[in-house]
Parts: sequence; structure tokens; C-alpha cells
Amino acid sequence: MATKTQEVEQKGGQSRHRSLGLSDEQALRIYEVMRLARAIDERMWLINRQGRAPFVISCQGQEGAQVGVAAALKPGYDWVAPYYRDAGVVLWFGMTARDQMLSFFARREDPNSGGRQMPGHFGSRRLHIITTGSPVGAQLPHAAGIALAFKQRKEDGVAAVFFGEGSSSQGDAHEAMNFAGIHKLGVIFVCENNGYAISVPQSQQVAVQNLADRAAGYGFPGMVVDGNDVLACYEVAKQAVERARRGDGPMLIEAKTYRLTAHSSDDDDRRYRQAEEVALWRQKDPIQRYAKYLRESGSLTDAAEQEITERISQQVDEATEYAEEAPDPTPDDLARFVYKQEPRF
Ligand SMILES: Cc1ncc(C[n+]2csc(CCOP(=O)(O)OP(=O)(O)O)c2C)c(N)n1
Ligand SMILES: [Mg+2]
Repeated sequence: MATKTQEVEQKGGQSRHRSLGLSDEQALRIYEVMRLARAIDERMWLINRQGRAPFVISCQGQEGAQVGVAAALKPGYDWVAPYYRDAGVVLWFGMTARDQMLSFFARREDPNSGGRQMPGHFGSRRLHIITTGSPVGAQLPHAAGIALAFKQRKEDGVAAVFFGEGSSSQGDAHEAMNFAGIHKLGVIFVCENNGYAISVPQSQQVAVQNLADRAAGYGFPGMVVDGNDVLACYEVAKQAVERARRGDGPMLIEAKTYRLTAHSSDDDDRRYRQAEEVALWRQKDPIQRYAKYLRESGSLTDAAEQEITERISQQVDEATEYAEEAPDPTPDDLARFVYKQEPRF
């Protein structure tokens, strides 16, 4: 039996992205950002394994859900509340490979926190990326608050918040969805369901099969989408964004996906996942899958692919060299970002 995505792929045929309102150029841009996110992450693992940086937490496998949803938003106008895997989201919103590497090496120039936070704690007021905290799920009420501000200002901006299925069992998730449902706030709740919260499988986090079912309890729609199909993610996010801008309230999108790496560089996933399971999901890699579609639709030529590859490796090389050489924070930086007016010690 064909899955929903396969049916859509067949039905939409060669120009699925065009039928979603995406030009060839936009479709390729989505591809390039997905690849850039992956390439930065792969470089980080190499550096970490060489002992040059202490910690990696990866986006790998989830780039389709991240970039697909982000592409339906307006960077610089809408706001995002990402979680630590969301390199694809923040790159779409304007962060650069250099920014990511500065954060990875914990340098003073790191735009997220000046090298004070762990990697993956994204944040940029300029880029409308709300700063990420370490307790999982805390970003959901933040997003509801942003959407409330948009509503009070009578603006049609949208707040999109991203989180894992494990984080969805935090009280914060319930409070944010309940509040957003009651006040019909323009929030898009994006659950990147990768089946595990570190070593804990989904079955030990939620008693339902689809996280999206929870939305009914808060009075708004929930949609399940194939998170490894970037265009399907874009399509559902576009609907959610339109709905939110109209003032019709939130939507919960559950993007079913998988993380291709261990939880982090400090985790050994062989202790709780079968190699066969990982191998199966590798075959569903969202980047490979989208590349195949783009090639078949005639939007991605060999020459274009090569140009993208060169651009990406140049950016990743430059970012790595720059960040590795960049200065560390100093003791004088201790109170940066903590107080509006920095105290003198
Ligand atoms: C409140 C809280 N509890 C526990 C942790 C430790 N922790 C960090 S990431 C994580 C797993 C979260 O899983 P999920 O939300 O599914 O996201 P994933 O890592 O799978 O993408 C946990 C338990 C934390 N950071 N905050
Ligand atoms: Mg998870």
C-alpha cells in the first residue's frame, strides 16, 4: 500500500514544489540550507572526535522537518523558538556557518551567548530567534508569549516553536498549548518526533501513537506529517501559518522523523537502538530523498549540485578556521547578557 507521501509524490509528479508555490530557485535554496546544516554538523563531529571541541548535538536526519517548516515563515518578521537540534531552522532565519562554529568553539563572538552556553542554545534578537534554555520544553510557553504579544499589537506575526516528543511530556508543553488554544494565538507547535528522548523510547513518554492527537484536547488541529519529506513539511506548515495569520489560532504539527546520530557526542546509542533500525532510517535520509526528487523534476542539474557542494565546503572551511582562531571570552565577559547594565567587578 502506498503511503500518503508516496501518493502525493506521484500525484504532484514532476512539479510538486511548483504546485506548492515554490519557484525552482526557492526549492534549491531549501536544499542548500538542508545540506549546509548537515555539513556543519558533520564537521563538528570530526572536530569533536579529534578532541578540539567538547560537545556536539546534532540536527542530522531532521533537516527536512526543520527547513520545511521554517521555509513557510517570514524571517525577520515571524519569530522562532528552536531547540538544540534546529540548525536548519536558525540557518534559514539568517544564522551562518561562522555563527554556528563560533558557538561550537564557545568563542566570545558567538552570537547566541558570547560562548557562555552549550552549543545548540541558539538565540538572536536581530534574527528573531528567541534564546534557548537548557530545560527542555521551556520554549513552548515562550512562543505562546510571543504570539500573545503579536495579538495584543494587532500584528499578524507567527511564533513557531520546535521541540522533541520527549519534551512534549513536560508540563510546560501542556500549559503553552492550553493557553494558546484558549486565546487562539498564532503559534505553530512543531514536534520533531524522532522516537527517542536520549535512550527513552516514545512509548515511555506518551500513551498515544500520534502526538498530534493531543491537539484536540486543546481545541486546535493536529497534523501528522512525514518529517523526512521536506515538501510535505512545507505544505502543512504553510497551512498552519495561513491559519495563524488569519487569527484562527494554533496548530500542532507532528513531524515523524529520526535522528541519525547518537543523542549527542556524549551518548552511545548502540546501547538502546538496533543498528538495523538506524540503517533503515538512513535509507530515508531527507536530504537524499529531496535530492532525488529535485533531480527527477529537472530542478537540480549536476552543475548546480557541484556549485552547491563547493559553496558549502567553502563556508564550512572558512567558518571552522575563523572560529578556531577566534578569542575566548574573558573574565570581564562574566556578566554579559545577564544584566541590562553590566556591573563592574
Ligand atoms: C527538564 C529537563 N529534563 C531533562 C533534561 C535532559 N535532557 C536533555 S535532552 C533530553 C531528551 C529530550 O528528548 P526529545 O524532546 O525527544 O528531543 P530529542 O533530543 O529526541 O530531539 C533530555 C531528557 C533537560 N535538559 N531538561
Ligand atoms: Mg525525541
